[in-house]
Amino acid sequence: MNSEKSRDRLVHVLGAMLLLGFMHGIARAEKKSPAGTPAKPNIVFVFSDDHAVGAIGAYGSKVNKTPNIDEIAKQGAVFTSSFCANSLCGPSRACILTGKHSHLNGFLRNGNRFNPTQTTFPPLMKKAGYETAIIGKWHLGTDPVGFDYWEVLPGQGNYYNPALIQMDGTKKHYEGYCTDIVTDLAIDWLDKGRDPDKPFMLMCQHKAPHRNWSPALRHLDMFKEDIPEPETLHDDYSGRSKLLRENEMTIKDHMHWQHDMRFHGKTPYPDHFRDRHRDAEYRRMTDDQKKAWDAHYEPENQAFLAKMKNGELSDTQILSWKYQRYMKNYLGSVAAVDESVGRLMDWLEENGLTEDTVFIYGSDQGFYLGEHGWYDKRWMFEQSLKMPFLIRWPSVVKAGSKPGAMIQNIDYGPTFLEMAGVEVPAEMQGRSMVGILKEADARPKSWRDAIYYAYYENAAEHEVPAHDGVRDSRYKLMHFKRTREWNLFDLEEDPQELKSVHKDESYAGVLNALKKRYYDLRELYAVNSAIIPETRGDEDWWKQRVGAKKKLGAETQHDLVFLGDSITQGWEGNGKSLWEEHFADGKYGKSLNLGFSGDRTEHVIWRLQREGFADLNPKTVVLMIGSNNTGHLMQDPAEVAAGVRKILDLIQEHTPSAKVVLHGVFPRGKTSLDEGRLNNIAINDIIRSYADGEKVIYSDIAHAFLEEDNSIAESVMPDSLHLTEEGYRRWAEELKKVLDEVM
Ligand code: SGN
Ligand code: CA
Repeated sequence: MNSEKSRDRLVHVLGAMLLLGFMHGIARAEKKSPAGTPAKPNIVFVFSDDHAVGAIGAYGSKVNKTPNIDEIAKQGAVFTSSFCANSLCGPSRACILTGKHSHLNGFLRNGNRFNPTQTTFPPLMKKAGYETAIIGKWHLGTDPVGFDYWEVLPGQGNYYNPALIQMDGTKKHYEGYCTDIVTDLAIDWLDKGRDPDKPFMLMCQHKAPHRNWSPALRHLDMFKEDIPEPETLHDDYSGRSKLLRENEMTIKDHMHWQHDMRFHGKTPYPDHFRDRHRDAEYRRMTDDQKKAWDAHYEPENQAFLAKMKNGELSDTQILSWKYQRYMKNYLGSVAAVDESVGRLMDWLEENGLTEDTVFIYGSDQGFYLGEHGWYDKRWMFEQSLKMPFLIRWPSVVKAGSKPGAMIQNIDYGPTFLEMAGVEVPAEMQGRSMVGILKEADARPKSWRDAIYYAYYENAAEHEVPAHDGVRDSRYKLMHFKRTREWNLFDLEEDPQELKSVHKDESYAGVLNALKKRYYDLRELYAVNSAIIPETRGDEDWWKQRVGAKKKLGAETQHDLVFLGDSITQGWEGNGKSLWEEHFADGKYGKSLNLGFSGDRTEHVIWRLQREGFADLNPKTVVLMIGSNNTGHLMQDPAEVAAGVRKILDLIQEHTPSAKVVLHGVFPRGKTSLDEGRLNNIAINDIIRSYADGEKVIYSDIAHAFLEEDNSIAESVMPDSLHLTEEGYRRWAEELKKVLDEVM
């Protein structure tokens, strides 16, 4: 470049800078909202995976240091009551994008696919003039929508030499450590990838410190001293739901030899180490990387093996060894995340953008760092329910503040939108935290005083049962669906959550109040369990029955399919001879019994959607379901009816030619005043309207089971619910009349 040109350029640049600065000044003066919020700040949202508050200095970590993340707290705020709505990766991310709880955004479990057509905050930010980007972990199945730029890890992604999916669908392979690469890409985008005239929203999302907790090679040796053990490392799971004992996430019994513990080959100690997950990350490494890895792990491994061989280690010592191995890896992978935060903050500083940028650090949920003997998350206990949330917003948030407001991940989207000056769509269930941020330390007026939590991924890795609950500032009430148990914790008296007091008389009042809060919140958030697909795959007999029925369905084409609960299943019991006589294989073709004892509408929905039973292609379906919804959970009849509606829709969607004989839910209970009976009548009052005279034929045969005085004879239903052979005879008679018309 000759000097003249360069001088011209300099003048030009200086002029532009002056003009920009001037305009910026005007813009600031003009665009400040009446309440003093600067218009359209940039947002950098650094988000990691599985980072527990217990491993963050600003939250009082006893196990590590996070100087850069702590800096956000010093210059801004750390939220002390920040919670997740569903403690799992995909679900948490879907809550953030949509501002809605899982049951409404549809992403209930990992492995679901995010519906990209629903309302999310990024496209709205884009429309409001923001330049948007997401780089790193995504884990939602479908492609990101609403981002000017995205580059995401496939699925869980890898730690070493990872590949990232590009916007054109191809994969690009990088050499190096994932956290560093994602940070490099984020900084590249800040430097060169965005339109510098627009405010920006950057989401930098790390894989770390997710399992298998792999640190950058430079951090392998960072922990020389032992990490202190948590008090509850040896929890025996007494005093709480018996389902706690079913977990498969203990450090003691569920660590894998290669994947988690860094040994090579097969474990010589299968009682102490599992063998299933292989060392996938090691295999991805270059020879040099492998050398560094082995140089770190092998001497310790050999020392451990020698002691094991000599029988020098007690069970407790073995557990302690595993805990150290786990924690040093976990905390080692946190170290690079902390550095990433530092690098991004430095970039803002170097580019003069600190003042105008909201800087946030968070993670998709918490994690167990040995508490309750666990790793992983999912449970509504504190360590995995809590989400870190730290925010710096120099012109708004008072430095060093610690807001105690109960926030949840459904609040993030509305918050970003308000920051961007966009009206929060009414359908979002979360609330903008901007008001809290302005008041920082003050107790926010009219903010929520309890949160609702729901975990759905039962019958999956780690065997954590589906449960939901409510937490206020002092108590936590959990409900386990399978066993229909309540657990109540007094977090002030029992912060470690070691004893449920739901049976303690002195807590009767608290229990009632919390139950009311629970039902009220479910109503507020429109939680209708009857329409939320739910598996019972964690019950062996149910899983086996699904398998056996699938097999039958695949082997034989069935013309008639019976769909329901124990009353339908009973065609294989008390109704067996009548089944053989009328339905098994005769006038109406071949029939398949898909009655599952104890099923509610949500289980039938799961079976149809997820187990392939909606694709059996029968001529006719006989459907009778709902009695357990009212019986088990005393569910509102309108909610149950919605469950029935969803089942009908699924059948019609998958088998448009099929006709459905929809039975009114059979009467139950001794007298006409029985609550379950009345609920079933109320369901029927709604579902009868689902008959369309063509595909759905409604058939209420209550009269066949009732005496003159509306009681139910023991000869028909001895327990006022299940049918005797006589009961099945009556059902068969009535049903045949309908089928003769229909088929
Ligand atoms: C993987 C892990 C699990 C973890 C889930 C969900 N197993 O399946 O330990 O619970 O992810 O985590 S691993 O063998 O692949 O390491 S989440 O954060 O994505 O929800
Ligand atoms: Ca996670």
